[in-house]
Amino acid sequence: RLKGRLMSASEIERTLVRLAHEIVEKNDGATNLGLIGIKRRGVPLAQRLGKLIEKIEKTPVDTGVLDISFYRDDLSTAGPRPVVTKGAIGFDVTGRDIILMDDVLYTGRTIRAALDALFDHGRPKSVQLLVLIDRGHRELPIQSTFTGRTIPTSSREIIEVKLREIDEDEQVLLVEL
Ligand code: 3GP
Ligand code: 5GP
Ligand code: MG
Repeated sequence: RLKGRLMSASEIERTLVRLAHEIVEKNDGATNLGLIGIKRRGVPLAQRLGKLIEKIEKTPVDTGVLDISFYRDDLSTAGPRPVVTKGAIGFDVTGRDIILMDDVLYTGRTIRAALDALFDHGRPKSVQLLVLIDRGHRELPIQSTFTGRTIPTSSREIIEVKLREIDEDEQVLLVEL
């Protein structure tokens, strides 16, 4: 059941422009940055922010991908964790200021698993976290460094993030199960 629209396409765009400026402000530019999108909807976010930062700073920005689905600690009880394929991120993370990106931050378990996978690839200088929506309900001590919107939710509500690269639609909706 649709409860409301949280962001329109143009609001998403403006939020990403603001976040791009926050990233270059906090990191004194973009020369050592590496952006990593987490699995599905974190990936187009990282690609879009990479392009926006390149336009602001006029310097190339590395963008990569992390698929951590098998790293979720609630799925890893059945057996040993799979080994991360070397080079799967797309660039060398060692010594870099890494910004992990995901669409929604909820319990924090995905990010914990993403950090685990990230450190299997190398040793970043720093790791920062960007999320489009923080919906609360953290079960781990994890916070975003850069936040699009903070939307307190009940556990029966779902944030539907639609991005044109994946959904052929672009908006953020609040839905109740
Ligand atoms: P996404 O990362 O591409 O957005 O977590 C796997 C997918 O399930 C996510 O894909 C997310 O969109 C979707 N999803 C929607 N609601 C929930 C939820 O409440 N919990 C989790 N874990 N995933 C959800
Ligand atoms: P966490 O691991 O923090 O509990 O959940 C974060 C992951 O689950 C994110 O990758 C996110 O895509 C997904 N997720 C959790 N809740 C929601 C939600 O309400 N909406 C969407 N779109 N994704 C969610
Ligand atoms: Mg996600």
